[in-house]
Amino acid sequence: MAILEILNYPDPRLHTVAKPVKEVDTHIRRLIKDMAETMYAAPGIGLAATQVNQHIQLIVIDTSETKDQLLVLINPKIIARSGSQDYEEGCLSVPGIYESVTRAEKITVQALDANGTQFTLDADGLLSVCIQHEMDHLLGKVFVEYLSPLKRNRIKTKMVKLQRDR
Ligand code: K1U
Ligand code: ZN
Repeated sequence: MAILEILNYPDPRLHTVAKPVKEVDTHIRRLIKDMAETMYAAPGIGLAATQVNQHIQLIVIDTSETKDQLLVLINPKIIARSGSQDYEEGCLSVPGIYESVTRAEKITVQALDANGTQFTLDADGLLSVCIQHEMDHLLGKVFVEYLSPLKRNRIKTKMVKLQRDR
């Protein structure tokens, strides 16, 4: 397995729209393992392929306390949503920044698992927030884009300085 490099905001590659996965083959299963290892090592509770510069519709998530409940979503689609919730979100591509974002409270998502088998999942709370956050990554959207232009520009300037001074 391997730890992959995570792109940092405002890297323009984070705005790439991901393509559907055509076949869940050995290459995809290898990437799932590497993304899971990268997410656990960060540490984080989710990671989208976009963040490791792979522009395909693949997400890994583990919101469990024990970090042993890996959820793999390939070609995810939200088929129902209801309610609204505010949550203080973070992002491995925007390290050190936590801001409140409003999203749907409950969602139903349809996706393929690591075996290429379709499944349907009802999610609420943190899992719902995390799935929506990661699906935004696949659309080329970073959570700071929900913030005011003033806040977003302050974060952008901070990130550019951090990367310059590294
Ligand atoms: O997409 C990402 O960059 C991962 C992100 C997922 C996320 C967190 C919170 C709300 C929405 C989406 C993270 O994992 S940020 C790090 C984080 O939340 C965390 C890190 C260690 C322990 C617990 C949480
Ligand atoms: Zn993120």
